[in-house]
Amino acid sequence: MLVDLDYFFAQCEELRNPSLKDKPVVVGVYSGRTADSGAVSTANYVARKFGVKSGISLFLAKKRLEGAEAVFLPVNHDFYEQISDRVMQALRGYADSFEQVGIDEAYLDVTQKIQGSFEAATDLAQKMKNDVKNQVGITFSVGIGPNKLVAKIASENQKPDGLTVVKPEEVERFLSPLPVDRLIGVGRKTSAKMDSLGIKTIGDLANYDVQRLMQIFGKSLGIYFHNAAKGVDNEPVQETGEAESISRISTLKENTRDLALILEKTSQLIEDIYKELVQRGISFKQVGIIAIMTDLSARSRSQTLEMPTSDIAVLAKTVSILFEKFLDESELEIRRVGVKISNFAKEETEQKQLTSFFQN
Ligand code: TTP
Ligand code: MG
Repeated sequence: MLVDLDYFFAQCEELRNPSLKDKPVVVGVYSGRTADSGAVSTANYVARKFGVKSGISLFLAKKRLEGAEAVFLPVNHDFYEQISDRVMQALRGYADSFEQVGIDEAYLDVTQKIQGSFEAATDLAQKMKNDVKNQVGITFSVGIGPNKLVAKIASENQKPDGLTVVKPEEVERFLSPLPVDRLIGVGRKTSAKMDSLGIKTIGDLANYDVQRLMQIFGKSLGIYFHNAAKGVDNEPVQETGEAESISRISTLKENTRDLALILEKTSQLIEDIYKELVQRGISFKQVGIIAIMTDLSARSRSQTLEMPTSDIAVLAKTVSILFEKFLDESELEIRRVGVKISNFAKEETEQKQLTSFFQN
């Protein structure tokens, strides 16, 4: 799922001042040179009807809203961040793994929660919308799809307060008629180039010869455009905070597929990781394993825990389960093994989360 909060900065302003709701609301950055110089950050949907949107000048926005009793407000980032934190905190609980992207957007991998059923995913999204509306007072639009790329485009399909579901068998029909610049990575220059090649829709791009795309845009971009147009995307939902991790990797005594030999090595790595963990006074919520195979290819697997922990036994157990599963799925012998923990929580952030939970 991709969740995108509706007209976010302006909705935050409505939240603390509900009397704004029926009026055009424009939130902008005032440059200070003259009273009206600066740019629109966002506007509520009432103001959008007058052609006001992100990026236009405040001067133009004022002109378009002349006589409409519009309200102009300066951005108050700290306040929006507080609201964003509360929404994200609530959303996190609905996901197997959760990736916040910017202040008003997040990806939720819910595959396990909904056991692969798109009907269950729809119910989950509806419940999530109701809960967040009741608890925080904020609405958002959700796109549900078989991967991040489709979910993101689906989320833009219906706004505000939208919910769009695209099942795997519907992907082609959904994407095909959309303008090609709806794909991430197709900006103004690229879409002009594509237009000159006769590619106007995502469907046109999907049917375009991939070899020619590679000649025109370079190999990796050409392949990306081809796959994206077909709705193919394998990017995992990356737990927020994953950039911060502790990992250790080491070479095995011999190339092997023997779980006992592997765990003997990883237990040393785990002890080492645990020392650093205790020193830093943190707990972790995600455990990963790394395997370098005899052909030197690297593989990884990870598991998100129910709640943050600093228990070395939980770490060892999870690593053992992950390797057991991994050996089941792969055939090559392993040469090097690694262990990684991530998605950290510090004691004080846990407390902060608890208090904000009770305030809801
Ligand atoms: P968006 O999600 O792009 O826009 P939005 O939430 O205002 O509206 P929508 O209902 O279409 O999702 O951006 C999120 C916030 O980021 C937005 O509220 C304000 C800020 N922003 C800017 O400051 N400048 C910009 O040019 C854009 C696009 C957004
Ligand atoms: Mg938004």
